[in-house]
Order: sequence, then structure tokens, then C-alpha cells
Amino acid sequence: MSRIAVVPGSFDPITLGHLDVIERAKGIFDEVHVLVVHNPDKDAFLPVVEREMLIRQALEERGIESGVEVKNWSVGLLVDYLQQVGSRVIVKGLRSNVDLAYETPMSIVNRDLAHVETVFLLTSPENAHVSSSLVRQVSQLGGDISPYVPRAVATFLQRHKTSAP
Ligand code: COD
Repeated sequence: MSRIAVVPGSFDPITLGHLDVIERAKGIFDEVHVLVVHNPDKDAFLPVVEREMLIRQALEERGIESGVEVKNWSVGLLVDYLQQVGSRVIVKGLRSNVDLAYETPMSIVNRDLAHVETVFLLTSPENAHVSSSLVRQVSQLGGDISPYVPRAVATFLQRHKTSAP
């Protein structure tokens, strides 16, 4: 039986930190599903369809698209998606104790709800400071986001900015 890992996130937009976690998950599991999930605690910046497109482009850029599905989920619990595709593992990245404190209760509840385990991958040090919110802020204030994001995202956000009224 093939082992599917689900890597969920807002990916608003995908960063080099996310991409590193996805690539490392792919090295451990047979199949990886990158799942764009609506986070009710955050205001959306990009529509889900654009986030998915940028993830696909980033995977292609890095040459890791085979064995990786990109999907979205907005209708229920994250574990409902895992049950639908026959997965028992969520993979999340950890940058700090702040991430750990945020993720720990969700990990315990997901195990209570559906016997789903969460595997945490520590960030690569070069990505420890990278977040989608930082990227959005630097981009909106006119700074260079290329050190933090796949090329597709830098190009897309640059175009987005120049086409804005
Ligand atoms: N390096 C390593 N990891 C990183 C980096 C980086 N530079 N940046 C982000 N990450 C990790 C984050 O720690 C997180 O694990 C993941 O990547 C996604 O990050 P974001 O910011 O895109 O997404 P979030 O934090 O907004 O997560 C949204 C989810 C909806 C996935 C999350 O809130 C969740 O799991 N919700 C569960 C909904 C549910 O079913 N709730 C009920 C039971 S708990």
C-alpha cells in the first residue's frame, strides 16, 4: 500500500520554506498531497486557484512535480480530506517554538479525531525567517521578495503589482 502524506497550508503564497518541506516529505513518503486549506484566522491575499497554480509552477521549477498532487479543501475538517484519500499522515514544517505551540493542539486533536499522526520537519536554517506574511508585506511595500519565493511567485507578484490601478 502506498503511503500518502498530506502537506496542508494556506500557501498564500508558497515560499521557499514551504517548498523545502514538500521536497523533504517527498523523500520520505510514496506520494505527497499539497493541500491548500482555508485558514479562518487569516484574511486571504490570493484566491485559492492562484495559490494552487503557483504551487504547481514552483514544483515544476524545482523538478519535483511527479508524485505530488496539488488540491484544495474548504468543506470540513482537514482529517476528512485524509480519510477521503486514505492517508494517515500530516506533514508540517516547524520554524520555532511559536510554530510548535500553534501546531501541538491541532496535532493532538487530529489524532483524537481520526488516528492521524502529524510528522514535523524542522525548517532548514536558511528558511527559518521566511513566511508568507513576510513575503506579502515586502511585496506590497515594493521590496525584493526573490530570496524568499520560487521564481514563479516573484514574477507573478511583480506582474500583479504593475497591473494594479
Ligand atoms: N520553513 C518550514 N516550515 C514552514 C515555513 C518555513 N519557512 N513557513 C511555513 N511553514 C510551515 C508552517 O509551520 C505550517 O506547518 C505550514 O508550513 C503551512 O504554513 P502556512 O502559513 O501556509 O499555513 P497555516 O499556518 O495558515 O496553516 C493552515 C492550516 C489550515 C493548514 C492549519 O491551520 C490547519 O492544519 N488547520 C486544521 C483545520 C482543522 O481541521 N481543524 C480542526 C482540528 S485541529
